[in-house]
Amino acid sequence: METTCSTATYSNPVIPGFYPDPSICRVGDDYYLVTSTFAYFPGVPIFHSKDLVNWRQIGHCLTTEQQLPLANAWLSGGIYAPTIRYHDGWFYMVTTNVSGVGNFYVRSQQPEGPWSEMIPVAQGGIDPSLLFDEDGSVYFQSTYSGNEGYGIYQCEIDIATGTMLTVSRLIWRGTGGAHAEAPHLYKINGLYYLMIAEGGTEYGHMATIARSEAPYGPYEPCPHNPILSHRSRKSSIQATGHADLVQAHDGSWWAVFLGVRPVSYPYRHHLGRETFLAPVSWTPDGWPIIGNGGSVESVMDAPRLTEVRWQTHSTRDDFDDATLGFDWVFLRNPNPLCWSLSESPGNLVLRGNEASLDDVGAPAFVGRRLRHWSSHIATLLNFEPQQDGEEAGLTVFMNENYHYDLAVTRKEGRKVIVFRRTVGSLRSESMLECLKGPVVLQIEAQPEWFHFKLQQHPSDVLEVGSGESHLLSTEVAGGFTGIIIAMYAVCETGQGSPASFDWFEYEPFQP
Ligand code: 6LW
Repeated sequence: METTCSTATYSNPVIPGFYPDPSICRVGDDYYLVTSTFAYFPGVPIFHSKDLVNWRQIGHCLTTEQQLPLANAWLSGGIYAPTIRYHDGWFYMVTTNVSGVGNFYVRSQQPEGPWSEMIPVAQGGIDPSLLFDEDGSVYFQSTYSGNEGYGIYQCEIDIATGTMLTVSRLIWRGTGGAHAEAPHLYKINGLYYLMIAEGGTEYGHMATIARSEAPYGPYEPCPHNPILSHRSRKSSIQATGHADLVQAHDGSWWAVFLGVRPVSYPYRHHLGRETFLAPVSWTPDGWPIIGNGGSVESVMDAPRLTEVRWQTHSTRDDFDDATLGFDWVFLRNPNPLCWSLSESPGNLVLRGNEASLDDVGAPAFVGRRLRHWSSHIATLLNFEPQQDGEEAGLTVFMNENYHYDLAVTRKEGRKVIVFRRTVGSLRSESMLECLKGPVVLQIEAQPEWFHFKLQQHPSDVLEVGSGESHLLSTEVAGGFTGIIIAMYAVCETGQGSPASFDWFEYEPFQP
């Protein structure tokens, strides 16, 4: 940890890559932030910062199948928006498993975990949040269409058990934008402030706020809503919304929120919804304004907390540790027989099962988010398939219907390299001879193209094929996730031959 003098600018996003729906809390001069993870496992990464700009991941809140059952979950199902709060020595992370129990929370006295088993809350809907009031009341909010129509509903719960103590009541429908959601309730200067998202999580997204003297309202909307939106701004940042407020230890106010950075030409695709930061100012009559009149920039000029940077990650994972680093995710709950760091020390060994990348299943899959356009990705793979239909390699994965794969496989008894593009109902495959022995599979990620290369000799790198980047985006593929670059293995007949990934490199570069 390095501490340097504070500087007046910082860059957005503060957490690049598919890290949407951020929520933040403060304990002293430490800040903790969580984001959504849908059908990826472990669920809900938790980050730590001392200055709101430099973040390091310290773990995940959901690391067991009891907390996060994802069997057969749609990729954009599973875990929707989380909220993290701290009260009386305990951290609480409340979220929704839309493919399982619905709303629940876990808690821990250490942010890095381990977190408790899930504690369900009966109120329905998504985007749950918590407010711990001074009188000991715990207010639980979420978004759904209830007996009073669509909007933000609230009840009180017993935080020891999750039991609802009151009925759910509609407290605000928002200002009339579509999809009033993402509620967060704050007690500030004796007033209850209710901030939500409206307009949907795409290009119409915005944050709006209202306040009341009582937790159940009536809520008076802010006169200058939306307090954050890029919906009518020409900006390299779009879809800003789903915000959470935090008062820093120096008394200043800040907001974290999601946004996207569309590749502006020729398509408006992006690599996922990312986490952004902006300072918050307050009007004389006590209303917040996020950023510069509701707008934010890629480089923000704002008085900052004293900068504390963390040791940067190596760009290469040699798989020498007994556990996987926090960057790595599985697709749904992993089959323990399909991956190992101990079978061949210094290698990540994957063994394919019948689940392929096209299935809503749990293939042998270990991936990390694409966090930068203009990145080199490479892995050294030792894999000798013993039967047709066995395969192991790299995939640029948006979802089961949209992915590009570069892999070693076996066809009619011969070991070959396959380059495959799956785009909805369209599929193309090309193959070329593959020699016995290790291969280096390479991907170059660019805003317009993914380029796939093969290296079988130190001297020669062979361009195998390319795929348009915009076809692997929510604008085309739909859903709420982002691009994942993964090592994978498949075996149509069951447990496959060992695919040993010796190392994996992820190296952003300046274009
Ligand atoms: C999130 C909700 C939303 O729960 O998308 O479109 C969901 N709005 O706020 C997943 O990010």
